[in-house]
Amino acid sequence: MDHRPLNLPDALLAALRQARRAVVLTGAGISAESGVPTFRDAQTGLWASFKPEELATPDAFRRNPKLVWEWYAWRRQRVGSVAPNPGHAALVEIEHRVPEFTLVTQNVDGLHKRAGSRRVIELHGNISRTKCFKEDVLVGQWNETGEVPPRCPRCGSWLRPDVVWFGETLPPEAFAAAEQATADCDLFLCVGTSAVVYPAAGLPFTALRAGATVVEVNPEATPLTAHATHALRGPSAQVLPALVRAAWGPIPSSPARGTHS
Ligand code: BJW
Repeated sequence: MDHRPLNLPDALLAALRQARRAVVLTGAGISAESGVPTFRDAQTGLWASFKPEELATPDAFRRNPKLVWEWYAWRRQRVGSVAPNPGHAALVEIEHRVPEFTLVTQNVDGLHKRAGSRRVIELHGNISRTKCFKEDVLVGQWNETGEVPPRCPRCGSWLRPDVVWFGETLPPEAFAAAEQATADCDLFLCVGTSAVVYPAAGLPFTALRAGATVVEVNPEATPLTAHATHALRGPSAQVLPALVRAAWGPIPSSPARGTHS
């Protein structure tokens, strides 16, 4: 295994250039350099005394719906005020270079699509959408009465963000598509995730069993590190562009790729 991000091994560059079916799994770390705090970072300001694991569950919402709604409202505002970073842009570039490409993200911030990635599977939902807590249907509009959280206009239940909380199942078609792409891939990049939350954390191991080259990009070690074919220690906004440049040459500027951040 190689831990030197700026001294990229020839075998890694060859695996990138020869890849025919690539899968990338991303987590909160890829958005860190856009200014979105990672999930297990110390929470800031108002939220410093709350553990994410105690906010991102249906029970937490039942216990204190106002607190959970306001946490998501704060995060939604944060996500709306930031832009994709060079790590997101490098993944757009890889999508243009590899014949079959699937980006599987655990992130709910929508930054991959804003960067211009096309084939994106969102495993844990998207913070920009809202659904009914009781009926589990998407809700686009509701009356702002001042009540927090607001109520579903159909059934009067609370509204909640359309994200996947602990103990909830992932969208079945999304996870099936991610698993299928992973089982068929020859290159798997695991970027900016602590690799502890299942079932997403199982995907790199599926890729290893399929014989794929598995590359981890993360400043810290994770439970995957010892198993990865290559572990590149560093922030993804630096490592991913360096990887693309070393494998394929300079990255065209965003307008050439039609990105819209
Ligand atoms: C950088 C960086 C930079 C920093 N550049 N990198 C099997 C075994 C054990 C447990 C389970 C299992 N199967 C299921 C479970 C239970 C549970 C689970 O996994 N628990 C574990 C914690 C043990 N899983 C579930 O409940 C899942 N559901 C499920 O399996 O359904 C079936 C079922 C139902 C009922 C009972 C049993 C089974 C659902 C999981 C949903 C996760 N939801 C969340 C919240 C989403 C909404 C929201 O955003 O609020 O998803 S939790 C949170 O964790 C969020 C993330 O997507 C997810 C992963 O976190 P991520 O992205 O890895 O972030 P961090 O912060 O952990 O890590 C950031 C990383 O970035 C770090 O490594 C840094 O070093 C790195 N980094 N700067 C690159 N610049």
